[in-house]
Amino acid sequence: MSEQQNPRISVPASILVGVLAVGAALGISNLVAGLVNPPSTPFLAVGNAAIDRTPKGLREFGISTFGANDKPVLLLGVGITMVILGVVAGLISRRRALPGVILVVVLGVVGLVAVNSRPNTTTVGLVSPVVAAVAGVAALLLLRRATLARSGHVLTAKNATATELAAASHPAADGTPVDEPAGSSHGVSRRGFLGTSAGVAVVAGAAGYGGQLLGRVDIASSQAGVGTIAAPDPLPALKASADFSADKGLPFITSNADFYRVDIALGDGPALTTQDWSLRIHGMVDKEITLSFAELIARPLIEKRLTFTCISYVIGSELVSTADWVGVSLTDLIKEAGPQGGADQIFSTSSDGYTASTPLAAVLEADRGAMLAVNMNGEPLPQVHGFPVRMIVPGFYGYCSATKWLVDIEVTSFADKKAYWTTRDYAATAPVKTGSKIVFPKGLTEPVPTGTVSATGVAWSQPNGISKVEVQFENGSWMEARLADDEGPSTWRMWRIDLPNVSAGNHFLSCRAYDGNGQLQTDVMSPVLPDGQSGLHRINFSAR
Ligand SMILES: Nc1nc2c(c(=O)[nH]1)N[C@H]1C(S)=C(S)[C@@H](COP(=O)(O)O)O[C@H]1N2
Ligand SMILES: [Mo]
Repeated sequence: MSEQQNPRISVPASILVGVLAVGAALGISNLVAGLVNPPSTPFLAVGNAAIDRTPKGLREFGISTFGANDKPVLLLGVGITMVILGVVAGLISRRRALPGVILVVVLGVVGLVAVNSRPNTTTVGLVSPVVAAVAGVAALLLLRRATLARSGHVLTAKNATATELAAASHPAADGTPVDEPAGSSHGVSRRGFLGTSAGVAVVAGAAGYGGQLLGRVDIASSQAGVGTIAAPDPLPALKASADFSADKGLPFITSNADFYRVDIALGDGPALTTQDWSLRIHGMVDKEITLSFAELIARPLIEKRLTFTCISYVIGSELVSTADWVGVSLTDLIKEAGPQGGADQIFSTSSDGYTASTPLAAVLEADRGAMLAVNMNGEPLPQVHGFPVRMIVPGFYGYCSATKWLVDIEVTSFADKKAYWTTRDYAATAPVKTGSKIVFPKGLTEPVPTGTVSATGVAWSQPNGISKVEVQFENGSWMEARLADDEGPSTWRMWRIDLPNVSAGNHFLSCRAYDGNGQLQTDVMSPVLPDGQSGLHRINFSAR
């Protein structure tokens, strides 16, 4: 058919049509996902797929640039992409519906592939992207029909596509007009288009919101059910003398709210109740073990004060925190399962498919204190920190030891299985590098008074502890700082030093730590990849 016969929808109307069609698809998909358990929304699945395909380095960029906001930023990015695709869908179907229909269907297929790639996706979960595509196409056709009616376009069997005819309200026989002539119905049809648009927007929004409500799993009551779990041999209260930096803004124990959070999950992470939780220990073992939550916490409970460090810790950054953890010995559990010869790896998996590889030998060390934690600072684990159960193996960066929402442990070998970050160029396993940082002075932004400046900081070297910290003021000689009381070899240690006669002006300060074996931390700067950053923390500050 000729261009003449096929009218074009105006640019603004076509944009509205496309964006609403994509919006309808997303809203409906959310509703269907909410009805399915576990919920698998294509939107989040696409976000997760984006995370899983993030090139090396970009993750570090994301974490260092957006910090705890890296997930909202990513979701915003997916949202903006959807809006752009909606605009494109509208613009390419100004004359004919087919290009837009194809785009919406392709989006549905992308959602399908993304949902299918998520762990724990049930076949019924795949319904949601399919329904989304159908809803998106239906909305596109409906809105196109409404806008064509608005422009007074006369839809006839000759100039309309089959789909348009099917969607048209009046059945048309050979060449009979299916809509009123322009002049007479223009006002009515304009209202019809806006009404249809508003209707689609409301349905999409309500469906999206309804899906959100339906998909919500009530883990708060499950957490309340866990409550505070006390170990028979609880930790002594923190020695006041261990807490040098508290008055300078860094409490020894990091509150659950302030504890750093790093993971590949979106939102608050998997919503897993104790009821739905179980753990399977299997692989190269003499005896497979499966535990319910009740069976897990019926085992002997232990409590430990432990410092966590993230592989993405950039010298001086926030990605190091300390908490009191209650749980059961992972060492005992693995011994009970009985690792077989040839096994050298503990391969742990979370309910959302994250995997971590930890050396079996470290987990079996009697003194290291590998554990499965169920309480953090006297409370059930917060959802973002892995409720109901997470793994902890002191001395290793979190990515290769601290699996949250833990559901599976396979005893295997490094040769046989590679974990999530190992396939993304990080080391298969990485012991924490001895680190130290200056907490006070804070830097150039917060000048300190001249005279004696009491500098404080922390140092860590899990699982060997800290034996000495030294500080260098300007280019002077290294001076030994006073160490706070020791809270254990896998816990950070605070330090303090008085710098006398600090004059007005800008100064610089560095620190360095010695581990429990007297080994000095290296001053050689290395990148985060593949096994963590090394180098000394050095700050500039001003006095006046
Ligand atoms: N399930 C799951 N567990 C995970 C991760 C993850 O992405 N998914 N990230 C790990 C990383 S990189 C770190 S540093 C720690 C951080 O634990 P936190 O968020 O409780 O501080 O969790 C580890 N456990
Ligand atoms: Mo990490």
